[in-house]
Amino acid sequence: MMEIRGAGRIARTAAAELREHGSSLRYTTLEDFRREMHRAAAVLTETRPTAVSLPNAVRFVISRIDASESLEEAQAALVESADDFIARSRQAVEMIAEFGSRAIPEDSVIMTHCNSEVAVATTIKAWEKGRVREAFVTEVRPRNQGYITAKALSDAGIPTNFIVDSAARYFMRDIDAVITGADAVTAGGAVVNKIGTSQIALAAHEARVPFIVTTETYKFAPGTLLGERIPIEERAPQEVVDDEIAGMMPNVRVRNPAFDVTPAAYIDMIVTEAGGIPPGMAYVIIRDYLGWNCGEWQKNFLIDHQE
Ligand code: RI2
Repeated sequence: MMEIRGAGRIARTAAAELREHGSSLRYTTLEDFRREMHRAAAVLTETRPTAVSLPNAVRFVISRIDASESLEEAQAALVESADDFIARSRQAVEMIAEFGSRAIPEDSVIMTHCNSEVAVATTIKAWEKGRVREAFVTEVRPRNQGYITAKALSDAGIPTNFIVDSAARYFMRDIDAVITGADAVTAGGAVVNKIGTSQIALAAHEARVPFIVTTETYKFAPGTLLGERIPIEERAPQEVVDDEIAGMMPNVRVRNPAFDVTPAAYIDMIVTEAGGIPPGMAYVIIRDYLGWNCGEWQKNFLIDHQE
């Protein structure tokens, strides 16, 4: 329903909801508790298919329950792991804002697309350091998240221009850096973010304007190492055209993908809490920060396929 949106908020809310759910019910056995928590985790994970922050947050919490040996231990692990995830997530936003603000060229006019908590925090931090002079914010049809971003930047005192999405290339000549968030990052360093991001990245590439992505490490997608693709959520056509108008165009199918993929080649830097990296280093984040052990997986694969 988009009542909770933004990949980071979605992840923190999932962790908090797992904690509330697990703490609100009475269980008699570890088995029952685990089963119910796995069920709840699956319900949460299915709510939005694209933001990898969601399954990564859920996995972070559930893996500590799975590692517990008694019901009491598992219940305590649930609360601890959820609180731990939320605290790390908040801390990551602060660290990224600090690192990212240093990466923004001095006296910059920046452009951003959609409403990313971490991109907004980075822009405001850079403004406080005197590195940002002005901002351009896109509208972000069809949900208009650009209004939230424009208000946040305006509240921080940043002179802000509000433009329709299709004006991004027109204004690119006035821009010193583009800064966005991410819903997912693949092992190859491609970034999945709000629909329209890749067009802006293309325009920035053409104009030699640096394109900076700000994202917590838990938005990196381990499954892409195994050939999985990030599903792109396609939302209701009514978000784009209301039913009455759609009814006048019986042969028209309204399409509404919520995200697109920006290739690594158009991205200059991905700023994470582990530092600013070139997109080609995404695999290192998956291995070292998400603890995705390819060797372990490979071993299990070989055992399963012995025949
Ligand atoms: P933070 C949002 O998706 C936008 O695509 C935004 O760039 C991204 O999540 C990351 O946001 P949606 O939930 O985690 O609005 O940086 O569809 O807040």
